[in-house]
Amino acid sequence: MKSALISSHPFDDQRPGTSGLRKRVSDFQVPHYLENFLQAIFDSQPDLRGGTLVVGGDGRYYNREAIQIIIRMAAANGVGTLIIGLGGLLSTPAASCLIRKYRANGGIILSASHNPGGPDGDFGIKFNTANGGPAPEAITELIYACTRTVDCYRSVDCDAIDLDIAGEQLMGEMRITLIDPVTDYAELMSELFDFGLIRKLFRSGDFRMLFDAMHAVTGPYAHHILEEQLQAGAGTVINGTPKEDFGGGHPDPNLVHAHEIVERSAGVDGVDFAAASDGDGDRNMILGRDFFVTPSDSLAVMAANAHLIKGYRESIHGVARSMPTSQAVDRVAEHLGISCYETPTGWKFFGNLLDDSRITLCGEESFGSGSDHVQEKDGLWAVLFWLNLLAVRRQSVAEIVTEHWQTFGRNFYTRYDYEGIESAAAKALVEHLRDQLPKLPGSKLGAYKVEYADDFSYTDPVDGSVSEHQGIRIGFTEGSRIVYRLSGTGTQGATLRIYLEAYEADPEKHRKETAEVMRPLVKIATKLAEIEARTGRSEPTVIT
Ligand code: G16
Repeated sequence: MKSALISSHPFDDQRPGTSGLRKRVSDFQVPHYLENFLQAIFDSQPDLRGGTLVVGGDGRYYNREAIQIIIRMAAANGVGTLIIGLGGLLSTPAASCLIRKYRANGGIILSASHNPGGPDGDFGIKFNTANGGPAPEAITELIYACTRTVDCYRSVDCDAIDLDIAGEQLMGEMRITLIDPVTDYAELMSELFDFGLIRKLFRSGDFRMLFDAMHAVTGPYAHHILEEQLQAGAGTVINGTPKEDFGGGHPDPNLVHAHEIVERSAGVDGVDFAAASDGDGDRNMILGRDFFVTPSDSLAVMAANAHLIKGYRESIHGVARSMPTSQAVDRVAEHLGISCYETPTGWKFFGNLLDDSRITLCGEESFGSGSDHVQEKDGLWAVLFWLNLLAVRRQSVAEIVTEHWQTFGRNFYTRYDYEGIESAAAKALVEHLRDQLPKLPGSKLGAYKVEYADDFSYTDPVDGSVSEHQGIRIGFTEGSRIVYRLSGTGTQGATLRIYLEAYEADPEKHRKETAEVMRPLVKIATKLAEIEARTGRSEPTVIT
């Protein structure tokens, strides 16, 4: 089979963001755009020549076309074996599982995560390294550097591969294996969690759950694991068929977009437990009856209860959270006498800590949690962790979380997002905040006294790499915090995020409304950043 060299020209907007290269579908459809980025991956990763590459995506619009392009370019670039999820599907955590299990040299995951899909929606591409995790900054920067000079790419001319037939075939010298996307992942889950005990919980007849797959990639995984293996009952999984446009929905597991399970877990007839995951299956939302578990609390509860779960019974080495995630897990770590790391936003920053066995569990406020079982955050894993916990403790979600607060105190938490603001205005706003940092420590903002104010910089304790400008932190003496940063996953203009956290030790005050507790901090945060004057917005687009 002959490989051809096709002329193109470098694109200057291919620097990967928080999680790979994420753009509008129409951007990826520009001739040579995807091909150039792929060539940059092949050029920067010589191990792929003769090596094994895992490929799959969340099934969104353009997934199948992109996989055919990857197949042709992989063959032309000398890849030895391609492992592809049947139908072109692989959830992000399942891709990580396969890379590790089959000792692949890397993986390409096609997803724009929770962003909407369809011809007018978003698309994305992520490269994961041999440890199964997202490429660290050093590698994404290398790929970016290659994109600046790529002016041709290699491809072979051949018929499209049928992505819906399992088995092996050859394309020239490259072996292509199409495998069931669920089997290996489901096997790993059964090793970590007590499936027998969870089955008993479902059989008891007094426990009902719902899982919203949001017409995204976890549908087949959830049908198999929850309904078939755990016998949760037909109908437990809703919106379980992956669709190219996610059924017109927004596959973001939060209280707004996963509203169906919010409604069906409310009131006396509500289910006991409900959960959802996102486009590529790495995010999760956890609900009890009339009860929302914030992602930050979820991580803290998991850490505090890990000893009750089969796969984590022995011990957990340490925990980590992204900087804007609430400090709830820090309190658990202190109580357990284990290390707690604070990393920049982006799962890739957990990679070295996991590889070096410094941490077992980690999570983020952005609805992500995971462990050392794979090198990605994992939506269904989090759901199974909670199910296992509910099966052991036989208490409601609300009881488990409220008891947790009684022991550790409650970190009230909220996030304000201002989406699609003008990029220059967003940058100027951050500069304005930076300028104020030196004079803030020791000063008073409202009733709060500033303890520290900085632009977060992270030094990786394993390889010493330094990542600067990771968000503005303002910490107050009584434990509250305001954090500002610009999102690295949006595709239009800039998204400013403000993260607010207030600590309350007194159990009498734990049932207060979050909005009420946060009001004074919101006022301080919006004033300090001159939000309205600088962005023209009097209200955020989304409050989580
Ligand atoms: C990605 C990253 C996460 C990050 C999230 C939000 O998640 O993997 O680590 O927390 O984006 O990032 P940002 O605040 O920069 O928009 P996902 O699920 O979108 O791939």
